[in-house]
Amino acid sequence: MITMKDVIKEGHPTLRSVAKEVEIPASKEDKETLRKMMEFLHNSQNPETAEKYGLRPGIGLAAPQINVNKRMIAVLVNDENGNLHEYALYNPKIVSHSVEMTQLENGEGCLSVDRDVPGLVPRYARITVQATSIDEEEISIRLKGLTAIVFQHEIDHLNGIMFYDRIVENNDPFKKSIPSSFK
Ligand code: NB4
Ligand code: NI
Repeated sequence: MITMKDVIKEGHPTLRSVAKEVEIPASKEDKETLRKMMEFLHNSQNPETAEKYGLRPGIGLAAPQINVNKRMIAVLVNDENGNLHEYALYNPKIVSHSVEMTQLENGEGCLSVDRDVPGLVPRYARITVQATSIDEEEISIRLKGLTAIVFQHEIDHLNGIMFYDRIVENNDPFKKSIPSSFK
């Protein structure tokens, strides 16, 4: 299973490189890596397993964070309306996005960053993502709010971009933002 010692930290060159496309059909090894990434998210959100293995809670994970430089992401998040979004994807791509931006009101954190970085991270409010699912179906999904933010954070990792690269200082203080019970 994946634990925090498998998660590489800022300064590691993989986090700054552009990940490679996964060839479909995926190899058994790639599929197993993606399955383990999703298992990590479940374990990290389960108070017992998180405590037992010392896992920081995560709602998303990108393969480069475990030093696998391939375009794979896992997302496990309950949105603002309490709906669960669980996705394990190869080669996710934002094919369109809103003009409207949003942000998490308390900023973002990252499992590859062991420090608090204050500041707001502008994200598209709505995106459409095309990808290949772990079951190798071509999918197109429309996402908004927190789920859209998680996808943008993870797809950024595939392109060597860290959340703090996008922090803006003077943001519109009246801008609608997404409450985060957590950072
Ligand atoms: C990815 C997220 C950072 C901002 C907002 C939040 C958490 C991460 C990083 C957008 C994407 C991981 C991947 C949380 C969390 C709220 C919901 C449900 C019960 C605990 C969970 C905690 F854990 N970020 N962590 N950071 N990353 N909310 N929640 N809660 O997931 O670095 O690239 O279980
Ligand atoms: Ni991250």
